[in-house]
Amino acid sequence: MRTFIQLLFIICFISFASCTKTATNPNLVTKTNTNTNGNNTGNNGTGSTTPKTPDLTKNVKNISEMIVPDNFNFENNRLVNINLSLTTNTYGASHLVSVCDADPNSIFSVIAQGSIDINKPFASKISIPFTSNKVYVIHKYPNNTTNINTLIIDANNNVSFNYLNKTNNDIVINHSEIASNSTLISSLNKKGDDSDGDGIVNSLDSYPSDPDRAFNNYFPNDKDYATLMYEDLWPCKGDYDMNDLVLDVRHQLITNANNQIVDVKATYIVRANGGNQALAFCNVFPFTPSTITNIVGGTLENNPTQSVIQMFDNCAKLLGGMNTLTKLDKLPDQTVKLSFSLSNKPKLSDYAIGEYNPFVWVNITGKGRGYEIHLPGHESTSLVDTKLFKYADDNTEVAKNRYYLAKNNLPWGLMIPRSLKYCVELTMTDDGIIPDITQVYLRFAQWAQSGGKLYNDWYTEQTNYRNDKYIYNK
Ligand SMILES: [Ca+2]
Ligand SMILES: [Ca+2]
Ligand SMILES: [Ca+2]
Repeated sequence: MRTFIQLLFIICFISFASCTKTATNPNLVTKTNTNTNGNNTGNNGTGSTTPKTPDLTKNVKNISEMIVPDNFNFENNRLVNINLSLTTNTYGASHLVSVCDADPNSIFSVIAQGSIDINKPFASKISIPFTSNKVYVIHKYPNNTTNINTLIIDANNNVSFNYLNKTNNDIVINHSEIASNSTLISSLNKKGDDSDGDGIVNSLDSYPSDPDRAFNNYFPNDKDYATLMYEDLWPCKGDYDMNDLVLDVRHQLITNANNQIVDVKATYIVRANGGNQALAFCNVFPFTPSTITNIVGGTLENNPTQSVIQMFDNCAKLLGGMNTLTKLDKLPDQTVKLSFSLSNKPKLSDYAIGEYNPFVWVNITGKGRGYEIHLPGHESTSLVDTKLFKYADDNTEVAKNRYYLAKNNLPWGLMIPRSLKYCVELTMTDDGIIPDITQVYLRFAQWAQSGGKLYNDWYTEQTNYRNDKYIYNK
């Protein structure tokens, strides 16, 4: 009973600390630019005041002090174009290339994978953290001979490599020395069997008995998860503890021997629900809706132009309560697995392997499907309530391709390319300040205020990067 009262008190406190309910509904209140939290940074993005210059040498007291450059989208990753070509035709069968994460903590975590031969280069668009400036490419011959090359991402986010003109490589493992042994040469020259006849020998084929499938591609990679975290009071700003919904994500694209996408799979692990509104979770996939078949674990919205798939409609119900209060028992994570197939088998090179456009919408009476909250810089769907754009704290401008950034340039969502520990419910400190993400992730403010130039590793585990006092650690 005591625990219940504590919970009730904290919920009331969260509601009080945020926007009032009427102010979040533009149909009830005359449109106004009033800052509902009373916090004013002096830089409201209207151009009427001279923006202050942030002090990048130190952290802020809380998020209201932050001065973020216009249109900084809080991206921790960028898209990188991979183009690999092979100019030898050894063995008359396809070779395998695997593009792997160069993060030293997860060496050889696969991101993209596919077949390559003399007539068929390998191309893909992958999402790589700004903390990495290189990828590893593992090249396997049909007899399993392996080369591993470290390739630098250039200033235009391209990685190009030709296996004949090795100009940009640094061979880590080279089998040329064992190839000089004549006993080994005869065994190396024998290519392996191809049981399903798809042109990919068994040892290189992840689906050796399935002629329609051969390779796996992943975001963020085959071993890690990315984290999505949302604030749920849009278009009003929230308390920036970034824990109203926290979930891990991994996407998988299964391709065939011709590097065409056959299936899409996703794993979403819901870890925290820290708000008091029911949140639904959806993702907008870049594929043509009419080509999506065999959906399991989600529902495709009726929309002829956008592939919006909803995974669940109420995170609190799914999780069984909140998971941000250390006084309460930890609720187990809930995993939602989505899969679907693509009837037109598009080319892998035409689609980024990424987080796509995940969003939440507020599933309560008085709000609903139109209250969709995306990551900054990510387009809304056709079902958004456009009256909410520029209402209260929002400063979305569709014509300028500016989405889900507040008037002070702050976001309502973040994507971090690794599974990240989230904040507990934060309560007021002795000096009257309610801590937010800037007091938990101590380099977050400097990263954002520098427009991403400083501390692009703000989410990694390093000395003085995180205040564990405010981390949910159960
Ligand atoms: Ca095969
Ligand atoms: Ca196969
Ligand atoms: Ca919050």
